[in-house]
Amino acid sequence: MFNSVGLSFAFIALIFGLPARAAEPTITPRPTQVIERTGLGFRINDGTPLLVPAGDPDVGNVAQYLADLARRTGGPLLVPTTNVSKAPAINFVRRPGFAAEGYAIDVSPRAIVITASQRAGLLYGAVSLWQLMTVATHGELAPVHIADAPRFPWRGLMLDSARHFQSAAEIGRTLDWMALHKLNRLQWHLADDQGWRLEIKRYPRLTSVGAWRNTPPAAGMADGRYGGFYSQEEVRRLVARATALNSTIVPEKEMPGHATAAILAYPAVGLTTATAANLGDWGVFPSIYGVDASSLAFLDGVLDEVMTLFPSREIAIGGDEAVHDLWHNSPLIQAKMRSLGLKNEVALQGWFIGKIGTYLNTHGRRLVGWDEILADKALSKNDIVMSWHGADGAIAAPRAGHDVVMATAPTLYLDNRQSTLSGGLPGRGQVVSLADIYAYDPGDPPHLPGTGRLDAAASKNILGVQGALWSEHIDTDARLEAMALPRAAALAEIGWTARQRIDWASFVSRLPAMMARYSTLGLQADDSAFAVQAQIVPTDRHARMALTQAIPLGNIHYTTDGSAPSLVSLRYKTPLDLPLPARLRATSFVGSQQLSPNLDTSLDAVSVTRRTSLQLELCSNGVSLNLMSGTKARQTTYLVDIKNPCWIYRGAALGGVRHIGLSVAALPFNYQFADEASSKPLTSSASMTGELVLRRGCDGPVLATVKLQPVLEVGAARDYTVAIPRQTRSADMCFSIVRAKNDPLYALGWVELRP
Ligand code: TNX
Repeated sequence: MFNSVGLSFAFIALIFGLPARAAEPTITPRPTQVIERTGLGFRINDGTPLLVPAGDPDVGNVAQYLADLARRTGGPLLVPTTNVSKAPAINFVRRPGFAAEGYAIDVSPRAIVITASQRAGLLYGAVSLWQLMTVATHGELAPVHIADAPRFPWRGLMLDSARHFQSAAEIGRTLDWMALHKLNRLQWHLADDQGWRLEIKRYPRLTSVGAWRNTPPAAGMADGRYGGFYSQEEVRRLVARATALNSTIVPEKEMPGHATAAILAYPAVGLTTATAANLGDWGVFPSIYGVDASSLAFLDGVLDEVMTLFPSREIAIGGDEAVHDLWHNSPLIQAKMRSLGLKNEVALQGWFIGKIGTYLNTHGRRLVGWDEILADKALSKNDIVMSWHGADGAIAAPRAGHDVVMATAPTLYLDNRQSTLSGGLPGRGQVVSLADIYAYDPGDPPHLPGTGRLDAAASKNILGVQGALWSEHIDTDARLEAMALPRAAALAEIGWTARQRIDWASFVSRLPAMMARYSTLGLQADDSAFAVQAQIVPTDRHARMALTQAIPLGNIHYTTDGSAPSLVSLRYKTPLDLPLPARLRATSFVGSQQLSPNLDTSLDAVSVTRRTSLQLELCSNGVSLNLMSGTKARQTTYLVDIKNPCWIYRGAALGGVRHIGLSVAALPFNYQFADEASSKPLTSSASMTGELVLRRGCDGPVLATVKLQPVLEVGAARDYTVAIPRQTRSADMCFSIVRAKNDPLYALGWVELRP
């Protein structure tokens, strides 16, 4: 799954230097303008001076940043200095006239000159130069003029530290790699139902109580207390680090909904029917802040400390998925609503958001809220809308005249899985690939038929784009990096690069260098886009195998004798026809560098018919998740629509098949569905453990019914073999699970066709 090899700087140069440079400067996001020059380039050596103007400490610390970055990644030793000498040098020059965050780089035999008006531009010039250095052979940079500036001012990432807690060190690393992608906003989701993560001195129970949950095993984590929070001291250090990296941390506190942890810590400030035992659940909780003076004073008190800690002009307050039932059923709140002359709870939420917005405005800040805040027509024009509701939201918000950041779900939701590969990371079930993100245009977002495109006036309201890393399924720092990278590279490019320079083939050609940089930086990027996959069609005692990659890059080499594939192994060109049993091992190489993990598959007449849940089709897309479960040693992912556990095996070769082998796992069912009672069974059957019903076609005849057996522990799987009547033709097979209760959730692991 992960790249484990730490490539040295020189190693990268060896692998990627020549081909990359021949094509275009290997800088991601792609610069706005590149003019390649002829003749000699510049050679960067140990000791090459970084010449900075005297008396400009801002430029001095950018030069120091470049020197540190180069040293940390195995590059040359660069020395910041203010002393002009005859030696060829890298010059940092400030000059008026550049766009915000824009810069130029000029490489010629005697000098490299980075020019910008602002510190931000010089910093991004340094980042681009560092990227060029990582692909340079022997430190040689080709002569070139690069002029670059961002398309959008807001190039963001939202990180959810509430559902799972990341170490402060990981937040720092995230800021670091964001800067290397020229991403400049970290919307830091610091509170949600499942946890409160920011120390607030005035309300200590927010963290002493609200930062912890006694995770039931049902939450898919180890037993015992789970949680953590960021101290104000840690936050100050992270804010300073962000500022140095031209990034703004936009803190986010959810209100009025998604507030269970805070309400359990201070019950007087809100309403909830959830208990501490629910804090390991995912989904939408029945919890909401109150609207009385003391609840609002509490929130103002929280915001006071938030504003002291975070200099960000924008402060995010959530506003999404608030469940209004508890407001509706509270006589006190209804009385308040009437006294305010408001006709319903949506209007009351508008009033509530308005109060919070005004409080922020009087302190010189701007409110950022998810696009539900649009429902209130009185929303202040000063507020920024974070648009997540797909094609609807993307069009509605800018048309309503608000400044908008595009965070469209599912395309920009990096908690979605990135490929169909088994063994991948858990997450939401939709595939959001690099190509999907790259195809998204934040300035002209996809729209529903009949809605029409945005006109120029509405497009002007688009501040930029943001990826969302919701962390229900991202429970470790390594998984966080793998969900973010390399997709953040595509996000960065659609946010930074002028539309006419957006070019998928060019982006792909620059990806190997990006992957090598991640590796050098010790970041655990996901390599599934390059992994070799086998599409297997069984024929008589043979298997026909087509080898593919999501992104065809480099060459695939394979063996069938069990040995490890290398550059001298056979090169894959056309589908293979292998007699069974067979073992196939395959890998892709770019130049001499192995870019993907080994595919190693052993096949016989039965195993060629095996399909894991990820290779089956879901019957529906209610809430489809890719859930990980199993023992510590062996984790398996299960693709399942938790609202309708049902899978389709398309075109199953049923001729001669008399039995179906299958595996069913019991997974924790830990979901809240807002106003629906979560305990209500989603499917119905006579038995508590339930049955798996196997049909030919989802509406066709029942071929078999498997009575499911209880498992000894949640997470475990049980295998079954079931007889089916003789079939003559291939057909779609449909597997659906019906139960009388939801917990645990039974999910199909794999199916196999047997004689
Ligand atoms: C919806 S997107 C949410 C989050 C979840 C996310 C993914 C949004 C504004 N709200 O609370 O984490 O779906 O499951």
